[in-house]
Amino acid sequence: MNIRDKLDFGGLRFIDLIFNLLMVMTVMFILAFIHMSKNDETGEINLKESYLIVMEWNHKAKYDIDLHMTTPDKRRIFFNNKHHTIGSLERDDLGSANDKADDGTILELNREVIYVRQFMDGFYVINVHFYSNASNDDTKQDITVEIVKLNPYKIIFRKSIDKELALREEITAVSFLYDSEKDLIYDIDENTQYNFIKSGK
Ligand SMILES: [Ca+2]
Ligand SMILES: [Ca+2]
Repeated sequence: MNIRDKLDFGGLRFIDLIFNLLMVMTVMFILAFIHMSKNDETGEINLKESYLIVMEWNHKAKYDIDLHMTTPDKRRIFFNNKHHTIGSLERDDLGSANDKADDGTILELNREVIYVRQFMDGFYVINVHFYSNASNDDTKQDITVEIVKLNPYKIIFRKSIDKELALREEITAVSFLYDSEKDLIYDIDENTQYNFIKSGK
């Protein structure tokens, strides 16, 4: 008697049916996803109106710096509230604390990125905050902030913050307005300071 004979035949047919249905659904999902994410003519992934806000600091530094962005609906994207309708903070980089992979590989990288799939109309402020420095590391900060448009690729704004922030200090890197009809970032202001972070929360 083989294994099929040992199993309840009705149950086996049911499992076959479910398995086949799952296969069909998986293939349909993959086809739909490919269709949705590609431009039919160029084959490129359609990231029109998508942007990245990229903040980096000295990759050798151990301390934790945070990226914050306020949105026109009076909300804020940051480590404690990563997700918003318009986009998400991809990772809270803690400095050196979470740069070690499970196999011991160390990725010496200090970068936080907010992926904006589509801005809403209105006013945005991007702040950088020196959150914690448990090991009293005095490595130079070398903070940079970029706004990058993904398709077509273009660096809209880039700034090196030449100031060394004190612990718990925040600084406005840039504020701007966005017009969705024109897909345009305008009135870029890197001088006016807006403070809205209280103890990093
Ligand atoms: Ca951080
Ligand atoms: Ca890091």
